[in-house]
Amino acid sequence: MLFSLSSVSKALSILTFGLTCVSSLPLKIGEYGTHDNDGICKNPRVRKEWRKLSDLEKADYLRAVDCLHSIPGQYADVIDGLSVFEDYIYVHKTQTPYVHLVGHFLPWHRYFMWTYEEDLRNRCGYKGAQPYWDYSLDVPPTAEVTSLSASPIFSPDTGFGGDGQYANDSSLPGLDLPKGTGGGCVTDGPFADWTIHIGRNTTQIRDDRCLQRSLNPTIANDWCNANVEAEIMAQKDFGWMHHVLEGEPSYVKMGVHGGGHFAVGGSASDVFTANTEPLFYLHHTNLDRMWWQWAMADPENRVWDISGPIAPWTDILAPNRTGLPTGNVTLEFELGLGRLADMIEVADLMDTEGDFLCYIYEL
Ligand SMILES: [Cu+2]
Repeated sequence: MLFSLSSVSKALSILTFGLTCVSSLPLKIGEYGTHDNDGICKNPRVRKEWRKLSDLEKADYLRAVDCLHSIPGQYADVIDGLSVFEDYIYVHKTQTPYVHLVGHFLPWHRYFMWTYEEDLRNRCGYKGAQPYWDYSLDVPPTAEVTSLSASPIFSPDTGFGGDGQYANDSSLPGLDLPKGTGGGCVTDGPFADWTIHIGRNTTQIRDDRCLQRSLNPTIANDWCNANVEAEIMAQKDFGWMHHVLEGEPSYVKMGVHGGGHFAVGGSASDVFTANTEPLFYLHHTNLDRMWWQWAMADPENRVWDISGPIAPWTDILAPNRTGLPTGNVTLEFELGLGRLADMIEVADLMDTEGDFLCYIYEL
């Protein structure tokens, strides 16, 4: 397995910090979710559903996200004004045609979440683990009535703020989706005053704009409910589990991946720059939680199961592409995050308590 020099030195510095701590003290930031001398993942971070966090933990998370958007980014030489938060948008945007509708969709996004979680902790002093959003708790049959906008995740005080102002939503792709309830700028909560500098879609120009949302209870009811998740869990191999989870580019088959994006709408509905929406990370961590939960149901057969094409199986995201690689994803296949992190192998991302990652989920 590839283990880069920088991650080794990072691990060493974390280790040094860990050794200076007295073991009876509560865990310090550097110890939590790291590896011991023998490379064993000890004290894995425990990723929790958003509503399981205390108000203080929620506030700390939201503060750290805002902090990432206040630090000048590594791609500010490409697009003027980009923050670290926007580095992630840049990397997601440029890699979109190569990391969706492919076998490594889940591993790549797992690496993306992990790196983001590391940045929240190491650059902005966040003390917790990356939370997830289980939207099935907000829609029938789990919730009594459609309560998407009433979800604590959209609280202006202890959440991500509410819906966007009502507007003609020009952001919807050609999927013939039902109209959401907003469409314009988010006006409350911690991100209402944000300026995003990176343009939508594939454009490489600066385009200052706000965070937009258009909550969509219809899509949430259809694609974010507990039965949709149950169908994912019922699949027997990685290939089908992933395919059902990621879905297809059509409303009748969008899957929970598309469902989570289009239920929030606005910024989250542009696949290239969907992570303009900070909830992207809670949505994708929920998808990662589903993969983890599916694997944990039969670890021996599932933790190392990987399959699917290297090149997208449909041309929708990159109609003019040529010369893309053929073949299927294996454990040796390498993934990168541009300037954000080193290349690593898919094998390093399969076990969340392995040589590289160190986290579990609270269900
Ligand atoms: Cu993505």
